Amino acid sequence: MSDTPGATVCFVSPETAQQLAGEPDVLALVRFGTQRDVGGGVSPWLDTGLEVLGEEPAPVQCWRASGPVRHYRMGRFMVHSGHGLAMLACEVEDQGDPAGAAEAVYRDLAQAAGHLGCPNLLRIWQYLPRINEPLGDEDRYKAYCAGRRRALSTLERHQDKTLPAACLLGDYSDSILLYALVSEHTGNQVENPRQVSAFKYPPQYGRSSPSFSRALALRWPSGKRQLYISGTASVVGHATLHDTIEAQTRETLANLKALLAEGHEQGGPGAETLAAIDPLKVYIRHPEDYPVVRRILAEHLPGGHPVLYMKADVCRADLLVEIEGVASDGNSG
Ligand code: 3EB
Repeated sequence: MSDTPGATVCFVSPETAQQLAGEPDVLALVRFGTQRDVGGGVSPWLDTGLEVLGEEPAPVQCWRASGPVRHYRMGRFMVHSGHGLAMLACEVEDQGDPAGAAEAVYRDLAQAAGHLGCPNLLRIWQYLPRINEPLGDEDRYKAYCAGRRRALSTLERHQDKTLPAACLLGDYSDSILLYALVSEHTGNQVENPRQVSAFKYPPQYGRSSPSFSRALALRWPSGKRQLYISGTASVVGHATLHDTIEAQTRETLANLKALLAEGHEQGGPGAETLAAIDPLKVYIRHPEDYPVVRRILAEHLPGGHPVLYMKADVCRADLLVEIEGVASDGNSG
């Protein structure tokens, strides 16, 4: 694994993660179900603070580079840097308007990534407390979108044809968490033929449309292909579809399948079944919906396929579930 240039990612048990923490090529160990903590820039640990649903202990998401990784602090970011790629993590105090916070953190992120020689934003994970809470005549999510757009609109490298894949969910922590995979390599933006591109959403979803791509297809120098899949929900066209968790989950899976097929067209991995997405992360608004979502996913995945279920609020109040993950060549799909 360690001689494959590019990033690799998988779920491991907490015990295995403890052992991996000392390995030189481990970029990040992303943990769920513990208190939010991006660490001090001295180790690969990154605690998201997200609440886990289902069996504990939750798996740890292990990201590896293809060579030795350095962990250090640079300005507001904890940097995990190795061989043409880096993971940057930052906890932002959640005070006042999320628009200002988003604008500043995106500006700083683009600058830090450029400084590292990894100017391409591949994938961004974001967790915003009280995401659906009203703010002015909009809500906190829409404010965050406005700040993000303000920052990216001034950066030539990050216009609407070169947006990172992303997810943005809500929880009840005291801070905003953002972490990002950046690289010297660039990918191809992938849009979902079943959906209006988020960056072209009409103004009813916010005065500034959300700046993310549906997925990013990447071919590393080794030839290994990956598809970084953004948070995907029951959105068709630009509308939320269905009231029930069952129907929303099935629609979300249809969106994921369409994205895998489109991703393949754009240079992503060959596999087009859901089993190609490994690891798979599922965010559920109402914990009581967990058994239903789990049952539906089990119909579509081989037994034992790694899936992590978490409790989180989706950015639109009518969305009940969101799914994200990474598809790679060589996965069972
Ligand atoms: C959607 O399709 C669902 O604003 O960064 C998914 C992934 C969603 C990322 C974001 C929002 C974002 O519009 C919501």
